[in-house]
Amino acid sequence: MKNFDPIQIRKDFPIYSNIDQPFIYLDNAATTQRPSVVLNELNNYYTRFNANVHRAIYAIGEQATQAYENARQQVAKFIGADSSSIIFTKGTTESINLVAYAWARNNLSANDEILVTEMEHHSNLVPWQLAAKATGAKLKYIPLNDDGALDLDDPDQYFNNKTKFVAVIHQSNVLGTINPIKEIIKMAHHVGAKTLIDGAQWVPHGHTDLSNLNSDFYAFSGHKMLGPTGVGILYGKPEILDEMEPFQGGGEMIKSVTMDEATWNEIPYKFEAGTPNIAQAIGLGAAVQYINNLGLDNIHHHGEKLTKYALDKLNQINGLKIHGDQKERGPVISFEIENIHPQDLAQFLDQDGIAIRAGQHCTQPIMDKLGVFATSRASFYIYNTEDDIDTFCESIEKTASVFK
Ligand code: 7TS
Repeated sequence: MKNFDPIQIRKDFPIYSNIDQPFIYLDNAATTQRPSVVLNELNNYYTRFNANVHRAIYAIGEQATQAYENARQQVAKFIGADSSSIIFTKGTTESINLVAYAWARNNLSANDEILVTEMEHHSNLVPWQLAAKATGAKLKYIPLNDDGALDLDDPDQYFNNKTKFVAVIHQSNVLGTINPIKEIIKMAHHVGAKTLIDGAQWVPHGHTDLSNLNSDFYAFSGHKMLGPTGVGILYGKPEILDEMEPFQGGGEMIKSVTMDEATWNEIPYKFEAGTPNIAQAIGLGAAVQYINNLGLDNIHHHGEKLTKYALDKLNQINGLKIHGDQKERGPVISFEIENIHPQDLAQFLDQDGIAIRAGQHCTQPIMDKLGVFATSRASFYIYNTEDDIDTFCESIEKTASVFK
């Protein structure tokens, strides 16, 4: 943990000096803040070498292409993948939809089963509901236990010879649970199913080695890991991407076009129709570099430390209940407190400069399972401190005394 100092780190984030204190940002699971290196990189692109990519043979066009492709390589290296398997999308949601359209609709039919879990973000659920409807396939769920873990006691119940696709969240955006995805991927492959892992919440916080995980697809978002909004990643195994039909048609994704038909560009370009989010991808490259400089181990350790500290403190508050009770968890905590609606709590905390999320977190099935309408949620990242958590807990207690 040497050199990892959240107070120093804040100096890299202009928002900390631009917003009047107190500014306690605890909604990192929704989106993180951006360091100047990322903002400067966006500015650099627009002010020094703004041009479209993969077409211009003039200097700044080549520079833009090189920067864009360099970002792809940085992302690939970051997750242990080959750059031909990295598709830039606009976010996790689009990455998952790409697979649900381009793969699922061409490979699934009635009698097939798509397996998801009760822990999914709507992004990794609704696209599969739509794909099931379009193909006649059946959607099945791995249940969620009260303690926040998936119920995998009897896997044969869910993984069988009808299972053709398995889509699972790596780390829950509500309960923090880190799922045993390596085992889930193995079980899926054992019955011949393809897999997609939603890594939106995991990738910012821990090492991801896709060469070891062996998932067929993996999706995540740039804006949850210090990058700009509008850029996400879909990893796909090259041999599967090669065989897939395109997602969208347009410029760049073709090899040749006649009046009657078209043939497809090689991967990953086959899946990047039209002008991509060039600045955002380049900005994401800078975010990856920034994370690498801080060290993912340090980031992971900091998240664990803050989470443990916060759980201890929150557990001391009368009438407060934490949802999920897993040892393997990321830095996100959902809770409820007697007699206070989560929305009211968030509003009271906001008066003390504390930003938390209140609501259903795009996970209505989890809310149904917990038997609650909504929860309050705090999530931490590299610039948060134990002092932030102290202030957060004091503010909760102050609010609780008002609602007594
Ligand atoms: N998957 C997970 C696990 C997520 O947490 C989110 C966003 C998404 C997918 C969608 O990502 P997007 O970048 O395409 O929007 N989660 C949240 C959240 O928890 N609060 O706001 C957004």
